Amino acid sequence: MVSVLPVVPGFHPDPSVCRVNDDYYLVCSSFEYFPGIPLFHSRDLLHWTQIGNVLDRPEQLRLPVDMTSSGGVYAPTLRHHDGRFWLIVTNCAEGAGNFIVTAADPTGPWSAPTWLPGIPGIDPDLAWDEDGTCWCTFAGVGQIPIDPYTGRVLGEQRGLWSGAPGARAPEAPHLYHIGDHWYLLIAEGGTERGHGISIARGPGPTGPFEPCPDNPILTHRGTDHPVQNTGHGDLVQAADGSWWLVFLGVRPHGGTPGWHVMGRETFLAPVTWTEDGWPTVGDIVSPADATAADAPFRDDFDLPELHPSWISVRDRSTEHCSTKERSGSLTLRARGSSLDEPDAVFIGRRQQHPACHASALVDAGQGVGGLAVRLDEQHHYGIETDGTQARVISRVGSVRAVVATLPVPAGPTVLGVRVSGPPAPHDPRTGPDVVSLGVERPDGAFSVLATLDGRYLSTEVAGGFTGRVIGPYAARGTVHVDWFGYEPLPG
Ligand code: 6LW
Repeated sequence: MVSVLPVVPGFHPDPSVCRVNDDYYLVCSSFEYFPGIPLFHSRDLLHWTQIGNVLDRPEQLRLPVDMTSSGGVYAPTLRHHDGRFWLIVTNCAEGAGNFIVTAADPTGPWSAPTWLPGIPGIDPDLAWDEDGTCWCTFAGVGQIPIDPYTGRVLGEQRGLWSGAPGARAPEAPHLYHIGDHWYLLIAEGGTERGHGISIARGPGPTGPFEPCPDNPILTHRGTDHPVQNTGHGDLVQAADGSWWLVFLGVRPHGGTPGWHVMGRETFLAPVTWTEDGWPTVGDIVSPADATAADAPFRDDFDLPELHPSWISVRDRSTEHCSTKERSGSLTLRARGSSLDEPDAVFIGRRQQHPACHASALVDAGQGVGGLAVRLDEQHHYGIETDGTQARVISRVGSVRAVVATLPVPAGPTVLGVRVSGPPAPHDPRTGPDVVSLGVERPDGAFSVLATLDGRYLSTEVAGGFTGRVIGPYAARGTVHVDWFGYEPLPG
């Protein structure tokens, strides 16, 4: 069977997309990670390259240390209007809320936030009508006209439409003026196996909205499709007039009930219109050839700025994470706490393939540090070294254990993490994958210290909205990482 693949693999949920001439831009949620909101560019909707992060300065994004994992930055909407890029989003952290940032050029700089204290809840959308009124629509589904330059609300809040009667979590609204109608696209059913997308339309941006007779227009609930939880999407029209939907989905593996480990990923499907003017969503289309995400990634940390795909937990200060301290190395300085703590000094990249190998050359002569697969503070596996001994640490829920140790020669050590398919795929209790942690010997062989069940680093076990992130960390003192590599493996 041909694989059904995401267009943006790894934890990249809640996609929002816009087109400017022949260029498409796409953004996703980023939760507790900094910088926030990865930004991608494409010419064909199938092949995306990350060109930056929208929220890359502390004045735009503060994620306090007491903020929970899977809090933070939820569900942006990206639009191009009046010669500018507009992005509206929620920072769910205490004391934050909804805000808008804008940019003339998508590669930035993006402005400081314009806060929207009058807009409640999550999943804000922006749409402008012909009179220039800007309508902010949000989960629930409600709507308020706003001045997007000042953040002032310009009218009363009104309820628009809540999707199917009794369906939970009507959210992720996007409003579009297409032909003679205003269409209101929403997600409903919750972001788990019941997820779906429905649509309604009305004569104007405020409705009244009449539901599509074929709702939900997208759902994989109750099917054996390899991509599940499909929902939360955004429509875009290509330059050739064709229509497309980007949306989130997950790839569960293993026995029952199935576990997904890479979070919610971004998929693409074509959209056609019925004679009555309702959209029909076609089958998922996958890139037929390798995409930028499939190329092996290697960072020698030779550049002063880090590649935009690197993300840190809650903040990134040069005091704790820098490529300028030792030339050609990433220097990580612990804050006196481990990966279990919310202020962990960890920097990683999303796991983007069901099977992969990551490694890093770690010099722990002045501290303790390693390489981890992180789901959140309570769910991660790591291999670390203090310069004399390598050890594998497993943290699952409230249980933390050193599961294996190995003496290592003095000096830098290559630490490795390999994710591969489950050992007994026919047992209904089989997990989604296994994670092997070890050290690379001087002859290049990977010497495994422990192989652990991958289900404990899945969303079905850990909860929340994110997926696995793999990268180096400092547990004590200062560690230098000479290089980091990640490559997809077959299978
Ligand atoms: C997001 C909501 C959702 O705000 O999950 O799948 C929430 N949809 O729309 C977090 O990503």
